[in-house]
Amino acid sequence: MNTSLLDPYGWSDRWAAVLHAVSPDAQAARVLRHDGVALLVATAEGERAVPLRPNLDPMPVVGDWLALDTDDRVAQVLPRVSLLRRRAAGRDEEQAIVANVDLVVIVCGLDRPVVTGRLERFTALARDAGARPAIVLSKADVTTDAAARRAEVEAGAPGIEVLVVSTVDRSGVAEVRHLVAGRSVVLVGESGAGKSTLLNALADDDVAATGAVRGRDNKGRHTTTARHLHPLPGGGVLIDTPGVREVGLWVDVDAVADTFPEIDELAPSCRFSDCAHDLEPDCAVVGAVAAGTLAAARLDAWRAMRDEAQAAARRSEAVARRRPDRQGRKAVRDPLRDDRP
Ligand SMILES: Nc1nc2c(ncn2[C@@H]2O[C@H](COP(=O)(O)OP(=O)(O)OP(=O)(O)O)[C@@H](O)[C@H]2O)c(=O)[nH]1
Ligand SMILES: [Mg+2]
Ligand SMILES: [Zn+2]
Repeated sequence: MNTSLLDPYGWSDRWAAVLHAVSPDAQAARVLRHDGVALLVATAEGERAVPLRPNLDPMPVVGDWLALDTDDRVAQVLPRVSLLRRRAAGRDEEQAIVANVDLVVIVCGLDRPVVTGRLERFTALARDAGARPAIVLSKADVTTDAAARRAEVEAGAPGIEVLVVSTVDRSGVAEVRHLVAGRSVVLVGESGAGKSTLLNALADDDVAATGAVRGRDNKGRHTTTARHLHPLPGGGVLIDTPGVREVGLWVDVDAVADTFPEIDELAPSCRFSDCAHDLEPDCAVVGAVAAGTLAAARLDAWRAMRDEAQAAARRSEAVARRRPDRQGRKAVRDPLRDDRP
């Protein structure tokens, strides 16, 4: 197979081995867009639409690699290396957003206040997905205190790379280009944050539509309506997504610990190994707040996220109990890890 048309979409020896293990005769395709009844995919012969079978499990999402049979039907979704997911609004069900991304870039416009809670939720979702989070503060040209606001965000997001960018004066664009080069990346953030504008700057082309924010409150108008994967000229792919107002959490407790590493590091010094850092005696975390080495707001945010993660875990256990037959079908085998003949 000549893969020169597929390589820009992230095709690699690894995916070739996975496909070969699943079905040596199948054709590889990556999902670029999901149109309800059809998928726009990239193949070794170029981009095209393929029909979507309703009984596929799992259902393909943007970023997935597929095995196509000779009739161009989706035979199988290749085992995913990462999956960004959230709780569907109003329902206790997991909603897959994009698959096989290495990096989740959280975009926040400096034309509005940076909401720390939203950053924490997105970083937890990225970690839960098995991807690395990074933060891009966009529209640096509209503010005079970009450096101070970056320092503030960095203090609240230990260990996470924070970049400041303006697509108007192009400052910081080269750094973002360097960050995303060669990777599979998804852009997330509020409507109007500048995700599609950043994509166009990185693609050196107007590949995505952008829309002005409302004058009154800088809120976006939900210009992007579907997730779409675009190859970048310098290598790597970028998935643009519609802005989201509220991020439902579907994270496990480990992802919360990763989001608050400084609290996780203090926990072993608490008197009780299962300390909830509430009213327990000799709690190192509460002690750090009293000593001024940990911000009280960080502990409050940690508690809120821990409560949500625990509630989500209880709900998903209840759902699993109601549908025991789904468990087996949902598990995806990684053919590279399967020892059976
Ligand atoms: N001043 C300034 N404006 C910007 C910058 N980047 C984006 N914008 C403007 O912000 C507005 C929203 O940009 P979009 O790229 O459409 O935002 P989005 O995040 O894709 O929004 P949705 O598709 O609705 O989720 C547009 O009017 C852009 O021109 C920037 O660096 N500086
Ligand atoms: Mg957009
Ligand atoms: Zn404690």
